[in-house]
Amino acid sequence: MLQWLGLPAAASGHAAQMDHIMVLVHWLMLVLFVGWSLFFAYVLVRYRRGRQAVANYHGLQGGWSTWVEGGVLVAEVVLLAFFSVPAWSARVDDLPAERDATVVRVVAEQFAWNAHYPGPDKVFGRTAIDLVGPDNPLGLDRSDAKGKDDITTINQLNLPVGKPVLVFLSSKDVVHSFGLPQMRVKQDAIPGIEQPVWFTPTQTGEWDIACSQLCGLGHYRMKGVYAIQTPADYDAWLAEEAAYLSDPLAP
Ligand SMILES: [Cu+2]
Repeated sequence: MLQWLGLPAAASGHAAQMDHIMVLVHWLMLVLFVGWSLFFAYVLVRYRRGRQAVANYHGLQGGWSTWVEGGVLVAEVVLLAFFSVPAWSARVDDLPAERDATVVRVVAEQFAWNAHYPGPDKVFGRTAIDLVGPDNPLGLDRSDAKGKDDITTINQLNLPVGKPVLVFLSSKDVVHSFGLPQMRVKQDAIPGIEQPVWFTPTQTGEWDIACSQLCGLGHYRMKGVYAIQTPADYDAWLAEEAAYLSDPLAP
């Protein structure tokens, strides 16, 4: 079943678990689809005009449909209670400790993704709404000691492989959705809420960040790139960004 679904590369620690649930749901849907289709065809033939010109006013006799409905209900409850809820609980309750994770803020806006890295001191600098401007989309206060070394990017998210990533996700304007298909991550970005999202990349690669909520006229072009890099490449990228920060005119 998995290969028929045409899913994108599974490149995070929990991707296989998500795919397993998706396979189970598709099996249930397939059984229901075939069952309903057969029943529909049967009804068309059995109650055709030539055979039954007058409607049957009593409807279905016997209890088998109740048993079938009960079976579907049991299957759905099993899917929810034993697969979906535990998987979801791991995503929202078992957050990695910040010291063990790559921590980054992602702030969505119409129609771009802003990324904010804390820099070598591992502390995010102060941000303020009145500092937001065309050249400072995050409103980062560079005069704040903690903000001097912070790295910011637009539509570009670099992350190291093999270590949990903890994203603090928010939005400046409307509801967006942070979609990283290969990480099996999709989380709404909601103004006024800083929502933690975590995953562990297991493969290097470069893919699209897709906004997965219709967020305005430019929604179609709200696309970023995320790169999962080896730790060495990631450190080199951070060093490059830090060098640019201290001397923007360097070649
Ligand atoms: Cu959007």
